[in-house]
Amino acid sequence: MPNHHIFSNITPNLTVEIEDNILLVALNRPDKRNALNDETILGLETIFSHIPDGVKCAIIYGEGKHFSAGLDLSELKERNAVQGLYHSRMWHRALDKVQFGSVPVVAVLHGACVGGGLELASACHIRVAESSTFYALPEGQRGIFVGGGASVRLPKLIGMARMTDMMLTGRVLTATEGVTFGLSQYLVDDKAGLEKAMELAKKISNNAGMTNYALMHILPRIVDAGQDGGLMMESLIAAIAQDAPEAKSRLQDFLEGRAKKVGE
Ligand code: 1HE
Repeated sequence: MPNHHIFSNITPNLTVEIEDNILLVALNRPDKRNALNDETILGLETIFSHIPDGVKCAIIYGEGKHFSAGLDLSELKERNAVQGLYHSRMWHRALDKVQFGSVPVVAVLHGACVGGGLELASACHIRVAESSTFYALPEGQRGIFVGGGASVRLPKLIGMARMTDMMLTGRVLTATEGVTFGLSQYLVDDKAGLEKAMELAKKISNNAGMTNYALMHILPRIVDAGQDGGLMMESLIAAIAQDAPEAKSRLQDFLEGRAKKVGE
C-alpha cells in the first residue's frame, strides 16, 4: 500500500498515514500538549470506525514533547451535568472504537501521558513507553473524576489500589514504574518508540486474522465474564480459530518444518 495521507479533512489535530499495511495516527496539537478536545476525540472515533481495507494494525503516537496532557480543560468549565454525561459517553464511544475496532492498536508514549491521555493509551492493546514518559491522573487534583473509561480499563492494567493511589495523592509514575506496574509492556530509549511500535505492528500484521480478532474481541469479554461462561467462550473461539484454512496451513507448515520455532 503506498504511503499517503488519508482522513486529511477530519481535524488538523490528527494526522493519519499508512505505511505498508500499518495505520499511523498522530496526535498533532503540540502547542497544547496534545490536549484532547471534542474535535480530536470525534476525529479518533471517525478514524477507528473506518479503518481502510488492507490495514492490519494501527499505531497512535504524539507529536511534540508529550503524548497527551489529557482532556482539554478549556472546554470543561461551561458544561452542566447532562452535558457532562453525554461528553463522557462520547469519550466511551470513541475509545471503544479504538479498543474494539478492526485492528490491534499500539500506543507509543513519551512525556506526559496523563488524565484522558492515559485513558486513550489504556484503550490501546499494547503500550510502548519511551523513557521520558510519566503517568498521572490529575483529575483528583482538578476536583473531577475520570470520564474516559479509566475506572474500567486502568484497574485491569495496574490494579485498583494503584489507580486509587494515583487519584488520591496525585502520584506521578515514572516510565520505569509504569513498566513494572503494567502500564506499558515495553520500555525503550527516547525517540525509539515509533521504531519499536513498527516492529511490533509488523509481527501483529503477520498473525492469522482470527487470532487477532479473538484477542481484541473475545479475550476482554472472557476477562469480564464469570469462569463458567469464560471457559465456554474460550472453547467456542478455539474451535472456530482452529477450523480456519489459515490455521490449518500454519499447522501444516510447522509439522513439515517450514515454520519458525518459538523465539526465532
Ligand atoms: C492545556 C492542557 C490541557 C496543557 N487542556 N490546555 N490534564 C491536566 O490536568 C494536565 C495539565 N497540563 C499539564 O500539567 C502540563 O501542561 C504538562 C505537564 C502536560 C506539560 O507541561 P509543559 O510545561 O510542557 O506545557 P505547559 O506550558 O503547561 O502548557 C503549554 C500549553 O498547553 C498552555 O497553553 P498556552 O496557550 O498558555 O501556551 C497550556 O494551557 C496548554 N495545555 N495541558 C488545555 N489539559 C475524559 S475525562 C479526562 C479528564 C482529564 O483528562 S483531567 C486531566 C487534564
